[in-house]
Amino acid sequence: MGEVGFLAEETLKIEGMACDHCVIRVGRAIASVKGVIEVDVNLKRKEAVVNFEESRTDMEKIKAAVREAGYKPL
Ligand SMILES: [Cu+2]
Repeated sequence: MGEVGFLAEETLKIEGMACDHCVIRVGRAIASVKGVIEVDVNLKRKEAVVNFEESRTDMEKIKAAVREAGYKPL
């Protein structure tokens, strides 16, 4: 593990999640992005709160991972 850079927290709205399995899939997809420290997916609010290292990733990469998992980030 290297040094942890500046942390950012962003809330991402996501369409297409229907059940707890979707929440798990989205959570895993986001967590697999290098630089993501923590993710909390909320089904009712249709959103994910993501903590990540700004120097290692950005919202575009995180959104791409959500899309690849079959969901629609807004
Ligand atoms: Cu589901």
